[in-house]
Amino acid sequence: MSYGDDENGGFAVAGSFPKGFGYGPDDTETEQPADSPEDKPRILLMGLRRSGKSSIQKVVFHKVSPNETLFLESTNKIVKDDISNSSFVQFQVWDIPGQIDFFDPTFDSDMIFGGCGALIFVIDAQDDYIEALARLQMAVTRAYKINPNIKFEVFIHKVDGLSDDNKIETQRDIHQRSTDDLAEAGMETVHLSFHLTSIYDHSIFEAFSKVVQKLIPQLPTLENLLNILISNSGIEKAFLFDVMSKIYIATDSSPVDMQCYELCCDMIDVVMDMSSIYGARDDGAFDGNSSSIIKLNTNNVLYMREVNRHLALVCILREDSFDRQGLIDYNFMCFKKAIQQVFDVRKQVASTNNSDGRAAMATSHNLLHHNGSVEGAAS
Ligand SMILES: Nc1nc2c(ncn2[C@@H]2O[C@H](COP(=O)(O)OP(=O)(O)OP(=O)(O)O)[C@@H](O)[C@H]2O)c(=O)[nH]1
Ligand SMILES: [Mg+2]
Repeated sequence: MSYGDDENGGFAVAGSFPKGFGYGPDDTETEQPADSPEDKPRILLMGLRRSGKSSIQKVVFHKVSPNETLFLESTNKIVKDDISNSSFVQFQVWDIPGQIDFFDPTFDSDMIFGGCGALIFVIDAQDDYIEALARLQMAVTRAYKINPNIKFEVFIHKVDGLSDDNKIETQRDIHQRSTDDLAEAGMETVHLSFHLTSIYDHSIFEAFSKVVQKLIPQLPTLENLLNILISNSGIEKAFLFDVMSKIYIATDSSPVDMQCYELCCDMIDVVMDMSSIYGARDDGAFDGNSSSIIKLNTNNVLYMREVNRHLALVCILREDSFDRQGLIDYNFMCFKKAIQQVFDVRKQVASTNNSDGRAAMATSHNLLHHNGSVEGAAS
């Protein structure tokens, strides 16, 4: 496969970058001047009381184990969690308490929905969800009027207590009822996405990954780069992980197998735990030299390499493909450089205030040219 063909020639680099959307510093250890927290795009967690919002936030972003959430107290005010120090993608997660009243004058909906990138509505699937659906309808209507660009995500949550058949039936029923409600209110154009989630397995990380990916304008480029990397290196599946949260910000375009994702998450846990205990540095377990190889008894190999301070590439490949590790490493170097270029464009755009994406396109041409040399090495 050649890099010059149409499939890869169409490097789609987003032409516009949402204001205030940023990424963490890469290799450089210096902190960049941070945008004020209010400017950062936010993800709202909404839903009835005890639906599991605070648990989700704690498990995904604060490494709290699921059992520790059992006795969480009810949240009584909006909790704003700025996770940009630990994560590559800079955003805030706002946990909106279940009992909040949208019509209360102290609830500043313009401010809350105005800068919101995604609204996650959590429904407790183990409970009766009729009231939750009414509330969802209210939240969506109100938020959409203020900001039609919000992505609406419904987490059908706590599905660990449901049988497989029951999960499918619940999702179908919730989907049907909520879209009917929207159609009745004349809002057919609003799109809701549904995810089956639980904090007791990896489904919550997977769902959060998909939500965050929708907020990354460079996603098509990242996917393309991953496709190029895997097809030339004999890799079966590759994820670009935000190491701290175990959210994957991109993967190649082959379908995601849950088991494979879980394996990669477990690998990150093992590597991070080992290096935080035995690593040379005190300030963090992950640095430019971080890499790990795990051979499984299934004749597969898990291979992890750091891409920048927050990101790691984790891939799964057959043991015989790993015989050519030199080639994989060379291709990885090119991949890493290309990733840096993709995110440098964002900085250039921000500094020249050139939002028409010309700079981005210029770099994408460099990228193609640059990758041409990878092809030479691969063949
Ligand atoms: N079985 C199961 N229980 C869960 C899950 N997620 C959360 N819970 C439990 O649900 C209960 C309520 O969780 P919270 O996170 O406090 O709910 P909340 O939505 O923040 O509630 P408010 O703060 O009152 O709005 C806790 O006991 C959690 O342990 C899940 O995926 N499965
Ligand atoms: Mg709470």
